[in-house]
Amino acid sequence: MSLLSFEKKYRVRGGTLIGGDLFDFWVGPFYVGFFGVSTAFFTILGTALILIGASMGDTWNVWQINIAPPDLSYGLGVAPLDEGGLWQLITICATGAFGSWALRQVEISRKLGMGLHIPFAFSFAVLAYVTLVIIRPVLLGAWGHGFPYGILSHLDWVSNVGYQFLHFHYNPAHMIAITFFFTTAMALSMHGSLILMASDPAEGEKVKTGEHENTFFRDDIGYSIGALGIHRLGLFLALSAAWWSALCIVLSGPFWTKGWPEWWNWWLELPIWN
Ligand code: UQ2
Repeated sequence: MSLLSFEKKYRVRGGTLIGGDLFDFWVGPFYVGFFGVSTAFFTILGTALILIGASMGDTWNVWQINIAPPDLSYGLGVAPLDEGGLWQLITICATGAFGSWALRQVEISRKLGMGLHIPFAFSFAVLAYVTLVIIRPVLLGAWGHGFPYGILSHLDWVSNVGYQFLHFHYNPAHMIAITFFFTTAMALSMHGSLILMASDPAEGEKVKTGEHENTFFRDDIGYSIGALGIHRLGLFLALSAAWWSALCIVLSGPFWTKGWPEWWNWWLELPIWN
């Protein structure tokens, strides 16, 4: 069966959350659905607003374009378009587009009778973004605590917020997040190289089996986590990276206002040093 006719077999009706059959169709390879329409709406509007924001700035240099959130003095109020209002609308569009995309993934998963693992995983990435531009600013009482939309400007924001806490690398949740990111990279490089080894052998060689995969790691470290296990581990590592990232920044400010190095004073304050 060719790939296209095989896919056609899975173009089943139903599974929609909203709209019944109304948006239950495909455009070329893409499933639409109510949330396809809402994703397109928020994406097109948000991109247009970014272009308007860029045109109001003083540069078209892609690295330097910047759309800033409102001044802290606006608190959690609505700001004029040219003073952070655009940032507020773009944030609504981005959150609407990301949420719509996750719900479109839910509809596709339901259609195919699959688990909801993919939208669940994607939601962690959305949560990390929402934590930065909505949850933390709301907890701190001003939209001005969100990060600016710009390639260099958002890097400057990260640097500045880091220095507000003297040395962000002493943030224990940040340490855990970094450890999960590095471990995710290591696990995926192990898995990717192992699968390529087995499925893409040298010219004239036979494709290797799952037994080769298990045996390599049993010979190497005395343990193989298994073909299903590596994917469970990978999902756990990646979700943990996003989770601890969101946690480390939402702690900074709303729940910890001193420098992060000082957090470690609990060690010196243990009642065991007499
Ligand atoms: C494995 C296995 C796979 C894999 C990988 C391993 C056959 C195809 C990469 C090896 C992974 C192990 C031993 C876990 C390492 C632990 C951490 C925390 C990174 O055994 O089964 O399936 O892809």
